[in-house]
Amino acid sequence: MRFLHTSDWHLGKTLKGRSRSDEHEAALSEILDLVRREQVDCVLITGDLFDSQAPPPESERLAFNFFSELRGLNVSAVIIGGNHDHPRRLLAIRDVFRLIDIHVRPEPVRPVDGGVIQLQKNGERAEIAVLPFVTAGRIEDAAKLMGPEIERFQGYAERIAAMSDTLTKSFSAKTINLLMAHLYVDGAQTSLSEREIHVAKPYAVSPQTFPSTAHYIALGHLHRPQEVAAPSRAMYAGSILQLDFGERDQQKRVVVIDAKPGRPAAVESYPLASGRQLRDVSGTLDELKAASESFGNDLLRVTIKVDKPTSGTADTVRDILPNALEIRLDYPRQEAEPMQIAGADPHDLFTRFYMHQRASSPSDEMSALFRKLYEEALDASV
Ligand SMILES: [Mn+2]
Repeated sequence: MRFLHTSDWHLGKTLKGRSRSDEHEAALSEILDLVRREQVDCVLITGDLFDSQAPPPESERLAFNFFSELRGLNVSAVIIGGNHDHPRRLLAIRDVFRLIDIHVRPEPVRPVDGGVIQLQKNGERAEIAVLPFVTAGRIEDAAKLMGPEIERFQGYAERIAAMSDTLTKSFSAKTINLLMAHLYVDGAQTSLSEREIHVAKPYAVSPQTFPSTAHYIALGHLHRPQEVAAPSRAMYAGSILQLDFGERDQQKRVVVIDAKPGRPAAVESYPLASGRQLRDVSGTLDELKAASESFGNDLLRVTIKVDKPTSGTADTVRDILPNALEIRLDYPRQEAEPMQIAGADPHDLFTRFYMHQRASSPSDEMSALFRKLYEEALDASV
């Protein structure tokens, strides 16, 4: 059987207010092309389908169109919930999706309740164990629900490990064995674009948590595509677009897995070309103007070198570089001498602070305003 693993779509995510919808649509259609070309039997989506708990209708349209296209190709899919997905929103579509052979699992459940999905194709059987994201606040309940024997385990990582054991018990030499999980594996590389609180303790799970009996472990949550050293082959497919500047330079991809019972799977990455590149550029206004052609379609974070900040610089940059999403000014700031605050004249302190920030002295008007405010504050404090 052949599987395509993709993850962390984050449909609906904007970057500095810029919609990524066109890029998402292109990337999903690129994935559909791969599904056709590589004769994939089942698509594995390891969470964070949507960026927000209440995704815009446009994002839902992209997702639903993708799945109806899959149906047209007679390809099944398994979707697990990520930390960005709303479990009950996924639950709402679960039964309808079931009718088109798309299996949605918003939260961890016992093997008999759908925690292991059995897929039959061409005389082969796959056991797909699923471990959707669960918060630290809900892990105890989730573990209890999974099996009373798990109750003795303490802590997030230990409970996840016990749940993984329970879910993968049916893996055998006669079946194709897959585990899907949305979680943070200790030691894996983050991109600063994941939700920070969910890629730190207590969420770090040891790679030794995973079984040695899997053909492939499909991981979601981290946006950087990477393989994880674990007892079975384990990969973060990564996001399908560079979602934030922390992901610039990352080649996005999907993974195709060819698996047969009783032997190791063939695992191959396919780069995705649809998303626009995110890029850091810096220089003077003239330098950037001269180089603007070479930036192509890239979305830019611009550092502009100026002598001193003047209003309107950002607008000028946007005129030259319409793809500039973030603009920072870089100018020589006066070296801050250690400030002796005690006993110093407040107006003098203000002047030095202003010069440090703006590289010019405050105007007479500004100085007068400071004095006035300072006196008012003194009056108010007596
Ligand atoms: Mn996530």
